[in-house]
Amino acid sequence: MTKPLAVVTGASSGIGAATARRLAGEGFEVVCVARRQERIEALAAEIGGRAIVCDVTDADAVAALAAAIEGPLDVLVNNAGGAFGATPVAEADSEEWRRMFDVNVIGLMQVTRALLPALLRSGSGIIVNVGSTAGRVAYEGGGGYTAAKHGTKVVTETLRLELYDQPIRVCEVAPGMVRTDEFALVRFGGDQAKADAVYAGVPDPLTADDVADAITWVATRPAHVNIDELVMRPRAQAAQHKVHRV
Ligand code: 8X3
Repeated sequence: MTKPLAVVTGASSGIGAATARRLAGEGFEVVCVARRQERIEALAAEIGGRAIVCDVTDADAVAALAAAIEGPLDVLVNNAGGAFGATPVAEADSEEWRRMFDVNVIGLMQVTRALLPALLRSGSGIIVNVGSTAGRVAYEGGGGYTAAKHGTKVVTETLRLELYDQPIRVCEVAPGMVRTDEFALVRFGGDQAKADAVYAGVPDPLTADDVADAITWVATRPAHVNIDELVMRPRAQAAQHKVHRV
């Protein structure tokens, strides 16, 4: 029997890689998409999936990705994203802001637009966008990222409205503090001490696998059940600014 097909972007590490593993465990053939070829090839070999190198912000690369997805597509997880910098608006770096909009909003739109026909062909497709609690609130130094992740949320809502009469679900999983190898390190330009400070003393931040578990749950509900949004935080994070540290 042919396996259902899933595409996961940003699959080279963190939440994306964990989601690819979880979906494979649930019986999906998973197409692992990211820029870093070696990483996604190793992951695809591990889980019996496929690797397709693609920068979601590059329209030509996204067109090539869509051309490589032949059959109907059951699940699209738009996970590629990220934060670059944490400066106040008064000191914002325009290039960092552009990059954040590019990957968290435009990239998500480009992949969705390109793969929508394949998702509709399956007759019961689902899009799971990986948002953030940064798409629910504002915080100091977060301006560019929170604006971009609010964008992820609103694009998700728009798409659900526009596709209301189509056989497709549109969902968002929005995690708070998740400790992954790269998120904070990338945000702080490779400064390990600053990245570690984000999680300092927090008993148990979420892990990539916690979020992958939620994404997989959302993606495996019956075809008539749309989980509009699933917001999750570690127990130690009661709200964005209210974090228990020991
Ligand atoms: C990550 C959550 O709190 O760093 O998407 O903005 S936060």
